[in-house]
Amino acid sequence: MNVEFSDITFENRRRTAQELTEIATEIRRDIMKMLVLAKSGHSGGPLGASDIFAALYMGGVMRHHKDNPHWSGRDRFVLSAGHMCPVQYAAMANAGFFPKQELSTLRQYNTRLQGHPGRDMGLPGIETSSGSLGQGISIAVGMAMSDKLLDKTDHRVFSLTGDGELQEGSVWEAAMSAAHFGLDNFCWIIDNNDCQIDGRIREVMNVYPIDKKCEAFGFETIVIDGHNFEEIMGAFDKFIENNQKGTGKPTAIIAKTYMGRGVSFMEDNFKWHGNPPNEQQAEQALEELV
Ligand SMILES: Cc1ncc(C[n+]2csc(CCOP(=O)(O)OP(=O)(O)O)c2C)c(N)n1
Repeated sequence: MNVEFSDITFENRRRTAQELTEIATEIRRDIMKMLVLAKSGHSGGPLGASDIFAALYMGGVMRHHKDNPHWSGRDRFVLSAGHMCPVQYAAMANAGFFPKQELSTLRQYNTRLQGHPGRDMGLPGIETSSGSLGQGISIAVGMAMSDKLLDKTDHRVFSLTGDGELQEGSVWEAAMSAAHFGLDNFCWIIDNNDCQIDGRIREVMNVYPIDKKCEAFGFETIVIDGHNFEEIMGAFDKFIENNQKGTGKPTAIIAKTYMGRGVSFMEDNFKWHGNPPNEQQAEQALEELV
């Protein structure tokens, strides 16, 4: 199969829902191309979170400079659900952090695009290594603590966990700390696709009600349709407003998504948690993602 990556990139600014929809489709196409080339990796979670990543990186939500990714004033993003990194790589490439052609190196030996984010590989925008579920959010809360309490900067820290990841006890220690230390600069995004590696969340280990738990842990809690850009942008706006007002409360955005969103035979099917498409499946996916 002949796979080509376009070299179009998108600046980071406030955008219409239509523009974000088009960017998210490009991210989804890139995910399918990366995975068919790599012949391994996670399809379902990345496709489901593509709308959130389009908003974060190219909708003007996170402050970053693609030409100076180490700019000290940048907002930080930590992908706690490290296995979902194809969506972060695709979003960063579309935002101009590195050449899109490099997406073809996913999971190759010594690549900067490891199968789980590896900070030591030197890819700009990867703030920490992650993939051991439950640890990324703890690191992110630590970053938010040092930004707010020690360095007294105005950085915001965003971290995305899966919903299966909520079964890790350390997630809740991190949440407790974020509220205790009044981290209104911390935004926790929960990708609530109701699927995990081996089944439905409620059947494997029930973590519901997630909203009540987040509220009880002291978060400003916002439940959204994670494929609706008005709701996605509204939730991020609320987080930023709370941070600017200094409410002393962290924000949790529970984004209801569908695993495999955009590819009919993958949608809402946990069997696509950790598999790549084969060539024929990738061709069909790319036909659907237009
Ligand atoms: C500590 C730890 N235990 C187990 C795994 C293996 N693992 C990777 S992803 C995953 C399921 C996570 O489910 P969820 O967070 O809902 O992600 P999704 O299936 O939606 O991509 C598991 C068990 C891991 N990466 N880290």
